[in-house]
Amino acid sequence: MLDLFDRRPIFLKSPKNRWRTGPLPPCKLVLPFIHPAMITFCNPHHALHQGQFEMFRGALVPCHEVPARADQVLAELQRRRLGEVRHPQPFAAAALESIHSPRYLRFLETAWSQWVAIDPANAAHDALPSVWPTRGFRADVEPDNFAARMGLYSFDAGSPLTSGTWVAARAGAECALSAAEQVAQGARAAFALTRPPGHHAGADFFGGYCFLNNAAFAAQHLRNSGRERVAILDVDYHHGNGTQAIFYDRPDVFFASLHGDPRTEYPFFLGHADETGHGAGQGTNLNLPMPRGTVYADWSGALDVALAAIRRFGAQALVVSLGVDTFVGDPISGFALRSDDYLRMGERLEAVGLPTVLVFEGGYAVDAVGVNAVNVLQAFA
Ligand code: FKS
Ligand code: ZN
Repeated sequence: MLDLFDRRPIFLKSPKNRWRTGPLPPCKLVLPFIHPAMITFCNPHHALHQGQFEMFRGALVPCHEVPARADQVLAELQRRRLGEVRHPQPFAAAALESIHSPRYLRFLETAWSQWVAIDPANAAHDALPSVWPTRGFRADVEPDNFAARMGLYSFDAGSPLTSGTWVAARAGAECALSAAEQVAQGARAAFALTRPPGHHAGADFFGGYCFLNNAAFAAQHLRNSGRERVAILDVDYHHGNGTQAIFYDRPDVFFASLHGDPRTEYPFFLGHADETGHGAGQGTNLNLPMPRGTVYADWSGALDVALAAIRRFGAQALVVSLGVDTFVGDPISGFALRSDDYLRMGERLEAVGLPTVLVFEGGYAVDAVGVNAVNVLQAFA
């Protein structure tokens, strides 16, 4: 497809028979294939997942994780003409099963129809869990009761499961896989523009607005495509507990996360600095928790630490869990990054020099989420 606004430099033969760069002329030319600097895979079905309410301080409040977030990022990408935007390609079920358990996937795929089968009136509102197996309970027996299974496969009451959750989340996984495939084929960088987000979802649980772990799919796909060591850098405000758990005992996937201190910040029960990996994965997990109010000058010091560790690990590819809820104006988070800081962040990530898959995660200041996310991407384009 010829994009008239594509600003990739191309090489034209000048009359003096020297190669020079020039703008893309509006005619059909046979051009040598040049990898685009930044290609985006956007989720065509993301808006099918549209939760109504999340539980907050004893009340149901409107969801923060709304379709407009992704729409804003797409609009800003197109406004700045930052590379090509495509829909993802389909992938076999095996790609999903490389990260999530079969019984969890079966549950997610069939949950909505089971919810409505309990009572057709349920179709009017989302399903939220309300009971969980905590310490001492059994997780190996899958209950027949639907509410019990919602609890078995989740960890909070902030992540409504809706009629379109499965289709949206699966298409999101395909965005992450397509972006990883693009990078595996030699692209410098690719962006998975999708929601619901993924980094809180574990092998067999949802929570924190996340159902399928998109960053984990990307990292695993890069591994399957021959990159022996892959690093995941999670810059979302919230600790990526799902991603950490999935790779915690893996020596081949390094996980580094910059986030609000879990002593005060969601997801509370994981993300401390002393979590360094387990077994063969000992030393391949790095958590850098920071206090509320952290500004870019301090945040970027932690980024230095994470990037140095990724370099020492010898990563051959990078996956970035790109949440921009570190923004000062974010309604549910506590850091104080400014929109310009995301330009500097993008420059730093680009300077790592690794083939990079960026995966969209959080960011709830809807009016700023497009500018902030695309500021990061611009450095790669
Ligand atoms: C605020 C309560 C906080 C959950 C916060 C979830 C954060 C999700 C995220 C993701 F990237 F996954 F989207 N509730 N009223 O930003 O980490
Ligand atoms: Zn977040």
